[in-house]
Amino acid sequence: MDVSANQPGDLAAPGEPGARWLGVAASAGLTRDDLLGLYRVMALGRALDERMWILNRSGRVAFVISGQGHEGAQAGITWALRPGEDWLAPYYRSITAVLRMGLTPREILLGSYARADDPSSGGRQMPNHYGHIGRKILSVSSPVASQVLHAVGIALAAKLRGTGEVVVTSTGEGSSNQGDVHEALNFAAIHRLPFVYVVENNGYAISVPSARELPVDDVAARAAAFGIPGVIVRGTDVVGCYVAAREAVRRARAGEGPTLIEAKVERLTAHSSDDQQTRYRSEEEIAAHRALDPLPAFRGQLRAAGVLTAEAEAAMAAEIGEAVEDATRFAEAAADPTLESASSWVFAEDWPGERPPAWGDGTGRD
Ligand SMILES: Cc1ncc(C[n+]2csc(CCOP(=O)(O)OP(=O)(O)O)c2C)c(N)n1
Ligand SMILES: [Mg+2]
Repeated sequence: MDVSANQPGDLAAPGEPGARWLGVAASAGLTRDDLLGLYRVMALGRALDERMWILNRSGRVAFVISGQGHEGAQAGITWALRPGEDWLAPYYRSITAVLRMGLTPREILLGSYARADDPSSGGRQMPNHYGHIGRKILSVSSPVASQVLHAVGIALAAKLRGTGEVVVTSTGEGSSNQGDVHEALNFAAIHRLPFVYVVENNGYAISVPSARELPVDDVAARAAAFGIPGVIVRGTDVVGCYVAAREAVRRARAGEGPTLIEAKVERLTAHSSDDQQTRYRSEEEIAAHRALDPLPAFRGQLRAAGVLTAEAEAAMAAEIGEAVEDATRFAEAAADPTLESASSWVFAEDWPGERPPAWGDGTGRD
C-alpha cells in the first residue's frame, strides 16, 4: 500500500514554491525550529560519517559502515519519537537516527576508535554498532535483523508495564527477509505491541541487487500478511517520512499495534570500507544515485522556503565542523580498554543483580 501520494509531505518535491512547501510542513505540525533541527541532524550525520571514512583511510579506525543517503529517512522518522523515553534498536547505518536519539559525536567516535569509554560496549563492538543503555538505544546486533526480535521483546515489556514507550527498529531490505522479521511482526501484530518496523530500502544487500533479494517490488506489501499498515515513503521527502512515522507512533501509543514503514533510500557509498562497489555498480549508476541525495534536496527546500538563510547555514556548518573536530580530538586522545578488562561484562557473573553495565555514562561502571 503506497500511501505516500496521499501524504502532505509528498507535495514537497524539490522545486516546489517555497511558501507552499512551508505550508505543507506546518500542516504536518512541524515548526521552523523542527525543520532546522531536522536539517542539522542530517548534516551532522553526514559530516561525522565523512570524517569516519577519512579516519579509516588514514589508518586511525579499523572499519566504517555508512549512513550516507539514509539521513532524510532517519531524521524524519525519529523526529516522531521522544528521545530518552522511546526506544530505538538501530542498525549499522543508523548514524543520523542515533544522533537524534541523543548519542553524541564524541560517543560515536569513541565507538569507531574502540575506546574504553565507548558507550555501546566499552570498545568491544564493531565500529558503527551504536548503543547507549541510558538513552534507550539498543546495541546493534551484527547478525542482521536479530534486533527486530529484541525490539519486539522491549515493546512487549512496555505494554505489560504500561510505560507508554514506543519501540522503533530498522533494517535494510535484504535483512527484512530474515525469519526473525516475520516472527517478530507476527507476534507484534497479534499482541498489538507499540512497535514500528522501518525498512531502509537502498536496493542492495552488499553486492546483491533488490531483484535478487525480493520477489516483490515493495517490502511494505508484506505488511498485509500481518494485518498491519505498510507505508512507503521516499528518503528525499523528509517531511513525508515524519508524517508517516508520526501516524505509526500514534497508532503504537494508542494500542493499535505495529506499522511497517518502508523508506526508499540510496546507499551513497560502498557497502562498507571493506567493499569495492565499482565491481558491481557502474559509474553511471553511482552518479544517478548521487542525484537522489536527501541532504541537498532538503537544503534546497529549506532555502526556497526562507527557513534556511545563508547566515544560518554558514553558522550551522561552522558549528557542525567544530563538533566533528572536537569529537575526533576527544576520541583520538581517549584511552583504550585495559587488557585486564578484556573479559569484563562478557559472562553473567560480571553483571551484578539485574542492572547491566552502563559504559561511558558514569553510572554503574566498575
Ligand atoms: C544473519 C547475517 N547474515 C549475513 C550477514 C552479512 N551481512 C552484513 S550486512 C549484509 C547486507 C544487508 O543488506 P540490507 O539488509 O539490504 O542492508 P544495507 O546494508 O543495504 O543497508 C549482509 C549480508 C550478517 N551480518 N548477518
Ligand atoms: Mg539494502
